Amino acid sequence: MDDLYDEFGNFIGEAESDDDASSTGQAADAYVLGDDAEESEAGANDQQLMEIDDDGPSNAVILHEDKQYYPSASDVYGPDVEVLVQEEDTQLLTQPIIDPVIQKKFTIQEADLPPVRFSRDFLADLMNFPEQIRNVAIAGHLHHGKTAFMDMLVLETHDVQDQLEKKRGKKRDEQLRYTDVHVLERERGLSIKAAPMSLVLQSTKGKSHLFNMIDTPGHVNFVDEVAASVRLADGVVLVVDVVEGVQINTEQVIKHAVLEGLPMVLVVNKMDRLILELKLPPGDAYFKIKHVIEEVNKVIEDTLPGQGEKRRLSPEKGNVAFACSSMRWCFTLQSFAKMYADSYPGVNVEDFAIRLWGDIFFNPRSRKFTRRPKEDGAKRTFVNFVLEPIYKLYSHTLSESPKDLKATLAKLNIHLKPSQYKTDAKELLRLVCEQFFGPANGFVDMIVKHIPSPAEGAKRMLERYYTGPLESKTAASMGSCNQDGPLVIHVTKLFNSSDAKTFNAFGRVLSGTAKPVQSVRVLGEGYTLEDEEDMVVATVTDTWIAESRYNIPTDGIPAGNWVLLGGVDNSIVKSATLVAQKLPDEEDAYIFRPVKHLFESVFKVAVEPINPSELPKMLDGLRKINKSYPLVTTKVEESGEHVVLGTGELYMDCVLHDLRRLYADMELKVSDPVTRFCETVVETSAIKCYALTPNKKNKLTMVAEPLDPGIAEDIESGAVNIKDPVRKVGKFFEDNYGYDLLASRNIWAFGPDDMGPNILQNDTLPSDVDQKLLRAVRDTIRQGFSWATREGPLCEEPIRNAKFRVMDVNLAPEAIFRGGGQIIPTARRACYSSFLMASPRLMEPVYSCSMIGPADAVASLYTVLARRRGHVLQDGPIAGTPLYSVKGLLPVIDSFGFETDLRIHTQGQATLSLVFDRWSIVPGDPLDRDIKLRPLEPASAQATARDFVLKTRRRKGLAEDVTISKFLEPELFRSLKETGIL
Ligand SMILES: Nc1nc2c(ncn2[C@@H]2O[C@H](COP(=O)(O)OP(=O)(O)OP(=O)(O)O)[C@@H](O)[C@H]2O)c(=O)[nH]1
Ligand SMILES: [Mg+2]
Repeated sequence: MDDLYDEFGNFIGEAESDDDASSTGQAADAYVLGDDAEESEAGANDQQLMEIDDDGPSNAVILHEDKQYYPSASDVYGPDVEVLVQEEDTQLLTQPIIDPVIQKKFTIQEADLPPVRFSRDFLADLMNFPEQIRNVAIAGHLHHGKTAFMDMLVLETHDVQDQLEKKRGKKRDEQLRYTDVHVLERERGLSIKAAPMSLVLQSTKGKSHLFNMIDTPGHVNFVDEVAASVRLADGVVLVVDVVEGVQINTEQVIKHAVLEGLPMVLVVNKMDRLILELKLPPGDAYFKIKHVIEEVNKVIEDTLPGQGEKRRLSPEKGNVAFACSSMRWCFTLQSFAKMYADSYPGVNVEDFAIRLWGDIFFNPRSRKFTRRPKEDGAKRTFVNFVLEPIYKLYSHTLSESPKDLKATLAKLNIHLKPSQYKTDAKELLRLVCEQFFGPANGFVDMIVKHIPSPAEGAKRMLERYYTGPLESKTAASMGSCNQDGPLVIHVTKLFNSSDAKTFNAFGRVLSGTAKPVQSVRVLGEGYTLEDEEDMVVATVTDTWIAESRYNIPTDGIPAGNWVLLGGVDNSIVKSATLVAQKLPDEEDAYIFRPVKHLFESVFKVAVEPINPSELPKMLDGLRKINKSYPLVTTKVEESGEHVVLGTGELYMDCVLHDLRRLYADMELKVSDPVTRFCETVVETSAIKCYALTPNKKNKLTMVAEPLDPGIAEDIESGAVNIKDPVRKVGKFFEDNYGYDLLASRNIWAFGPDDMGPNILQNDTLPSDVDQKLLRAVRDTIRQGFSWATREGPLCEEPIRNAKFRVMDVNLAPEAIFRGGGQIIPTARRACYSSFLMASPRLMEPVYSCSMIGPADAVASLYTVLARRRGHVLQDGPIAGTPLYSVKGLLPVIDSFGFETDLRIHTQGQATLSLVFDRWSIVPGDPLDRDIKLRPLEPASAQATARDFVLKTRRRKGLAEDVTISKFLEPELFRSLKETGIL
């Protein structure tokens, strides 16, 4: 037994050979392979006689470092496999090796197509009949009930209420908000994005119509959504809260519709507030309604004087409806008259309807209509036949016991289930109203009658927005909604998918049929026949009917309808025109003009990723933001800052939310908001400024002067279109301003068009300057001008309302010495120096601010405005209500936080809208070096411009001050210094 252990007591086993000594090593060497193993194998062969196992122990001594305890990778995988060994984890512990699948969901979507009360095939069929289709946009001021109005129509056609209630255990009276699908819309309770739906609705005669409707947001910051939606529509449904009346965004919408030549109908909404909130007697309620309609008509008349009569909205014309969208009823005089006719067959609907509005009185005893009240108790027909019955219906339903109510309702032929009498008052009222008013057929009649069909509407669209010739076959096909014609689609909106990864393009098919898997040309906003760069070929992968919460896939959408397209969004940023690969007769493709906004993006923040490595992610996010918000612009400033420009505080809030959460999913550093500025001049240059090209062979002389305000306005309003040929523009000037626009003294350039109006004018004399030679450098001078006006000399902000006159030009005879490299920077310098010699001023954007609130809020507004360089323009009570309305002006730069400030001051009773109104000159001379600005002290009024310029320069990383000498020719500078001009 002792043999089993060595002298130290270690087990050595029963081996008999001498090799025993290494047996402990042997155990450890079990994995020794490779060369050593071979060696030992060889050794083993030698010792075969001794019959020891092949991998038995060998005598070879293996150094510790040569020992191999585990098989190497090449032993396991063979020599053909390359093995890489990672010594350290590159992936953080916190990061899972396999990412869990995250389902991002930022919009509410139906899982399946919800049940509807019409057949979807029927809807698809209706699309083929343009006369039965109407494309309308619902627009109006904030919270005037547009989404609720859509809800009314959705509930009429969709069976979704029960389904929604079940799913979320929702309270019954909570608003459905079917078209508010974005997370923010639901959180904040206001619409942010336009939302389209196609519904089949019946007229009073029972005829079905296809209504393509788009619900637009009412907040003034989102007018861009309205403009983009309205572009695709043939008419606007203006929704106005009868209590608040015409508000600032109502005005904007009316103005927009009138200027774009869009037919409009009015829905006077929230009629219940007259009864339940203001508790107005029916006679007064009539005047309140009338007043609101008059307000609307006044804005129409003010927008285009002389057109008001033609476009007048009035109930007896049938283009005004009355509604309470929360109670889901809506009627017109015609549909109300029909309700009477249904009960009293002797009543002629049309005759009765026109007698239901205006100064027409009903004399109860003689039962006659008269222009003046003849009998005691004679009332206006609208009061007698419309308002009083509604008032009675409301008061009975809300005050009577179920038993009495049942009897009362029976007289009106309204029958409810016993359980329904037990629901709460609001629901009961809704059920009663539902039976009393029935579906919104009157609304359907109104739209069908007063808003043109897509075929008629297409003519307006072509005339106003199409850049191509109207005599072409393609245009003819668009004008007649020919679904067999060449495909043309005008896209103005992009909607993101619910995971926010991709976009679908929303537009109107003007000609042909949009079918999936079809290759099209996508023409961007910059596309022209001369410059085809902004064109890509893409494949339409899907064509859906958009229904906000769900999309109905189709195998084709014919002309006259709206379509949601998959697969084509890649090159589209704002709007686009999609055109078939081949047009008849090889006709050229033209675009529809970009959407025109009444507004400018002046609110600006700079964004930066917290983690610099996430920059590419942010850039991708910015690209998507640009697609999603029509008025957002993003750009990189000289300093390398990425700036985002939007319309206002709420807008920017939503944009940044979407950037952080939806599109980039990252944290961002956001700078304090600032505004854009503009630079302008107020006098004509004191001297003619010249600039020499770097090779000193050419000399340009220019003068800058303020642009005639009338011309500036005409350019801005689009009366003269800067994209038109110079000849056409010239004609406009001659007709309107008696301008001498001979070939020698002509206008060379406007623009650049996204900036303020500026003009470059050739004022050289043919006797002095060889015009032919001059023409050779015209384009390069123009480029220098456009560079200069894009970034002015004060703080690299755009120049606005300035006219640059080229007075004299000396050119090198050899073409080689007057290339772009010589002329462009020189033209820019000539613009700059003449600009600086013409009393330059800074301009800032100004909001018009309008507030509604109780009387005591008015004083607060005065105080808060005065503290922010603003002032009140007018104030007064809103007729028929306890509310006051105040209008004023407020510089955008001082508006940050104003809304919150005012809310705090007025305990949240006041609501405020801020709309970009104008550019105005900042007080003070921005070049005045005598002004001393002290840190942490507000600049005095006269130092404001100087303060802004210096701050902006510092932020942009420019030299501390504007140096005139940098732009002036040295000898000119010297002579000016000597004469004391500088
Ligand atoms: N009293 C009354 N309130 C209504 C009526 N219609 C809507 N409301 C209320 O008005 C508020 C705004 O309604 P919305 O339908 O969201 O209005 P909107 O015009 O879509 O609002 P935005 O899209 O944010 O501009 C909600 O609180 C509704 O409950 C109505 O007919 N009568
Ligand atoms: Mg809404």
